[in-house]
Amino acid sequence: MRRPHRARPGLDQGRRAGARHENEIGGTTDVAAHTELTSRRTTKVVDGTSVTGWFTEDFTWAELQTLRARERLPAVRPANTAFDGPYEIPSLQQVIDLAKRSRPCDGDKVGIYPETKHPSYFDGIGLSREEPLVRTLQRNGYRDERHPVIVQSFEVGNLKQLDRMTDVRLVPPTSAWAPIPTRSDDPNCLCSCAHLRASKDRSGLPPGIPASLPTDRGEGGKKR
Ligand SMILES: [Ca+2]
Repeated sequence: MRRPHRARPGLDQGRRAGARHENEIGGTTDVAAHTELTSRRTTKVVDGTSVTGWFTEDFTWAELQTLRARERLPAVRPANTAFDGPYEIPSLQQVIDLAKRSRPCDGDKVGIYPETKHPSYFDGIGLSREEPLVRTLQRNGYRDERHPVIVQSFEVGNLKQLDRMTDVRLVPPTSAWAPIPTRSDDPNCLCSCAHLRASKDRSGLPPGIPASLPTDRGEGGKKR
């Protein structure tokens, strides 16, 4: 069973990385029930899409810690709603700590699979994501492909920048290679690259994508 905590870093104003599916947290937390935070509800354009809700970048980490996690897709994963309520939003560091002290039945290491969400959008509001992410990974000993971490991103520019900063495995999500609806006209977004959507052939990668970006070194997760 997948718990509602998913290791996808968002950033609060203090630039701490937290694990939530999107920076809009109306669907993944109980923020709507917090009347003291009602005034934070707003509408923003994120990667070309108008989104109404509550956004991590408008909260301090302390405020985010007053919220409790909820299953984002209860109709799809109804069993997960059993975990709605008791859990705080974990920081990326807490996710790493959990992975490091966990062992599956085969005794192997437990890895982490963070996805950077909307990195260009966050650059635009002065909250660049690559630096704190790489700092956190390095601080925890995740330095190259030998270590159990895969970072995924829908944005080519984000993957290219990360490739210059770290040797850990980097992948676009597999759904970026499938014919999915275009969400953005941004050429930086893999979703908008028709040739990428049409083929899994890596030769279709746009010019400038590092050869070390491995669609074959990690299996990108399906977007949901
Ligand atoms: Ca950046």
